[in-house]
Amino acid sequence: MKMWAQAQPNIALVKYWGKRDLARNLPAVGSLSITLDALYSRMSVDFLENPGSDELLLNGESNTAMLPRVSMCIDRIAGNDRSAARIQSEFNFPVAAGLASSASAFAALVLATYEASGQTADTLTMARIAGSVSGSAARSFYGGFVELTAGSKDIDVESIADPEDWPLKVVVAVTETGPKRLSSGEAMIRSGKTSPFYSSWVERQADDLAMAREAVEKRDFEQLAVVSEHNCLKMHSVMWTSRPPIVYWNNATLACMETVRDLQKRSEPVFFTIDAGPQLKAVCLPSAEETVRDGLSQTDGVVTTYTSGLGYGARVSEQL
Ligand code: 2P0
Repeated sequence: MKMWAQAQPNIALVKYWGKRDLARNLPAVGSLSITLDALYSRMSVDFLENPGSDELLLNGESNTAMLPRVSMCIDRIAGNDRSAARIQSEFNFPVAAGLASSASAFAALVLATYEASGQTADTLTMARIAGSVSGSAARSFYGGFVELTAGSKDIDVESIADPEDWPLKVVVAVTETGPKRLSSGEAMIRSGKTSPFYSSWVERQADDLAMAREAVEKRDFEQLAVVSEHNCLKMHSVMWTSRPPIVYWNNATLACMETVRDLQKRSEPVFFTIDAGPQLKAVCLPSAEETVRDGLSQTDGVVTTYTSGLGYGARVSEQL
């Protein structure tokens, strides 16, 4: 019986962009996200008897690109003098393409490593380790609506509402399936060093977080829509004004924004958000799910769409 850890990607409505402490990978700002249920990463870790190098299989194929971060993450839990590990991973969506694959991957990896090494830890401890490797991964330990607070010594993360408390839907419009040109880690460091808007982005984040948190507490879709779109566009304006500029969008991303605007004009309860990639995520009430999916599927340049509800945090499962 093999143990697998599974985690879902999360989509930030109030974004993490910028690092306060590079060495510890502490975020400069807090963030608020929703955890998805339809997309997943599964990880299993086996420590080998013999010394040697780690091996990573991604959907059955050997992968060296992600291996250094994967090995570093395992070291943080099992120590540097551990035996070599064989890591198997499965994803049911494109990896490194702005669909938060690193969030779900590193949350699942931390949990799988604890399982394999026979250690136990509380969720926040594991989330902090995942966050030290990939900031957004800390949020995938929790389900529903999740808030991450950026402290000066460490992060705090908690779920502020369960998936069934407010069962929003997310339609992801994929406009490119290839890996992104610049990792979000490198991009946010560049933004912090060069964008003239960066300091005001950091200063204003508390206001956006308060407004989003209140919207979740009140189940106020309109308020959540306004603050989420504003925060997303603000993050992208920081990217665009970095030197050299960071532009993750393509023509189809803009066409998808137009589609969402048209739906809003027809009073459909929907808003968009976009991360470090060209995909657009439309968040809507369940009543609008079909209309939103149809609209985005028919938008020029959309390769495929994924629809998801909200899901739970990282967990261990058996797979025979
Ligand atoms: C977010 N992103 O809040 C933001 C919005 C991308 C855009 O968190 O450098 O890959 O590994 O800590 O975890 C991407 O974050 O960054 C991200 P690192 P990570 O979802």
